[in-house]
Amino acid sequence: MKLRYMTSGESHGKCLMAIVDGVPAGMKIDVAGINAELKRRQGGYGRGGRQLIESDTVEVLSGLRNSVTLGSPLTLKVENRDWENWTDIMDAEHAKGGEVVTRPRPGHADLTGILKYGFKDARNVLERSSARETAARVAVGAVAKQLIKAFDIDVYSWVTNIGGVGCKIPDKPYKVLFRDSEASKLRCPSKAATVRMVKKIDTLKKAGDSLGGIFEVVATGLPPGLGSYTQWDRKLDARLSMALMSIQAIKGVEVGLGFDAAITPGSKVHDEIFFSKKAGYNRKTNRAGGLEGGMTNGEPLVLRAAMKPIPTLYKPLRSVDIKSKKPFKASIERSDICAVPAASVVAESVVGIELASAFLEKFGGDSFQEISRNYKGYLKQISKF
Ligand code: EPS
Repeated sequence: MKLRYMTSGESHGKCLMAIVDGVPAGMKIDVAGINAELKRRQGGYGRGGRQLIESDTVEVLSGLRNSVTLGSPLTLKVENRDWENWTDIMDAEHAKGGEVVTRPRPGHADLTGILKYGFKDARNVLERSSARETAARVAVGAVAKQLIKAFDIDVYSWVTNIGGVGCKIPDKPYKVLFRDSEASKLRCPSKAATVRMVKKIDTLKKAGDSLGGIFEVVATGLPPGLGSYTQWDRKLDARLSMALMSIQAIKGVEVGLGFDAAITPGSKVHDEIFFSKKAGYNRKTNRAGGLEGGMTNGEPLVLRAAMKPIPTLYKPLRSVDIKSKKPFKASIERSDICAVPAASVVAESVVGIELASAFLEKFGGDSFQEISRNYKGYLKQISKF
């Protein structure tokens, strides 16, 4: 059984929705925990005015009874508070229109979206291409993370670079790095780097510019054998990369050593294999980032993703008005200067979804109890190998 989901909703529409299929029956869901994740996505220094309007919370419309899953599809709804200010423009039946967006922003979906769907108003494109959609995915991801957490699998993330200002990751256990990141307004595990990053954002904000960055996602407690080498679309590294690349503005993904593996000799890339009675098979290094042959190998999963700067610039780039075809500065939509910390929370969510899905494929059953039994049986089996 796969975990499947779809989202719907416009950025300034009534709400965002997600339907999640494949969640086993008999699993306890902590709705307050989903809301805590939604709140984390809203944070981060450099966000725009929208997050002051929204206070994202989930309403579970189906699939849950007395906080326990029924095995039927979950329907999750996150309301847009800003909708009240947009009814005239966005109402499904009686929208009066509002200002037509005719100056596409370079780097956004605006121009190609207009051409592809035959629109005269870029609002019809930007409403759905907006990263607001990720609120729905974080709600789904929170459910997925609760599912794998019940099997001691944790998903963490932290920001390692903002617009060229890097952070050397301190040599600390992942749990501590995560705690330190949560205390940073940029979700960066180093206090000194956070200060430098904040300065960089301030400088770019003053200049009417925007900036991107890099974050790392780590998952611990994974058993060996999630994903498979037997077919291209079952390889977990491929699936995780797709999940990360599907987040708005993500331009690159690395696994473990990533691109550095290509310029390093094999003897310094591959993780040698050891065995002890107590620890079983083990490695002293994890350059593979926990994935070999498209499968988890039992080591922590280590992924990185690069986010491009947000396309809305307060000092806009040159564009063309699609009505007059005359050169103009691109339109300015209210936006963020930097949303890398938010993207890292979204990344935890989509990685959590993919891991939960791979977990269910391997150990799947209709109920939580059945999956637990399958999982325990597998762990026992591999401990005897
Ligand atoms: C976002 C909501 C949006 C943007 C941002 C992310 O709200 P609004 O457009 O009303 O300001 O702040 O979206 C974009 C960066 C984008 O390009 O559309 C959110 O909730 O994450």
